[in-house]
Amino acid sequence: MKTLKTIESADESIKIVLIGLDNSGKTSILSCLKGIKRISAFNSPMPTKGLDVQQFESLHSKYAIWDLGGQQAYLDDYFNDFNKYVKGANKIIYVIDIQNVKRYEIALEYLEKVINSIDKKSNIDFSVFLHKFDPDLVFDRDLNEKVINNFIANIKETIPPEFIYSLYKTTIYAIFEKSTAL
Ligand SMILES: Nc1nc2c(ncn2[C@@H]2O[C@H](COP(=O)(O)OP(=O)(O)OP(=O)(O)O)[C@@H](O)[C@H]2O)c(=O)[nH]1
Ligand SMILES: [Mg+2]
Repeated sequence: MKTLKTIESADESIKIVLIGLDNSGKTSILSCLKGIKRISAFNSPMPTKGLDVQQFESLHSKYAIWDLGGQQAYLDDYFNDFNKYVKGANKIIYVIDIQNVKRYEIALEYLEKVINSIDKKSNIDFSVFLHKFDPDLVFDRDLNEKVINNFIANIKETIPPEFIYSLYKTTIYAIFEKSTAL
């Protein structure tokens, strides 16, 4: 159990990097992590312009969330000095909009670029969030279990076998829903 002393002496923030295509839900996830409950914060958040760092305290821990805007204009810039963004990070979360089947392919390509840019020796905690996995998700011809399972298989094929990661289904439409997809 952590004592107050250990919490106080641990003055370094927990750094989490959110990365992925535009509109995948990174800033919304950040708002959830911050405990924001105002529905207006989720209605139509503005696209994040490049890097946005948010610092806050929750459950006696300090957090620094690095939200990397996913609009096309910024996507490649991050790789000019990727280490600048991930240096000292405790966790990287790659966010994919599971509802946007048309962009699965490009989300996979960008995931591959991100993983290739990570220093494998750093053993960084890496998660892929299959986001917008809402409780009332309606399956149809384009989006169904088969399509999703096939996509998950493609993710597993894209990520080198020796690279350790976790894969989660996530949504902002639940107080705390995070179920493993592996
Ligand atoms: N259905 C559904 N919509 C979501 C969820 N999370 C976010 N959204 C919506 O997805 C849209 C984009 O969310 P953002 O959080 O702005 O996406 P982003 O990844 O930060 O986008 P960029 O800043 O452009 O990179 C918004 O309209 C959100 O309300 C979710 O879990 N389910
Ligand atoms: Mg954003």
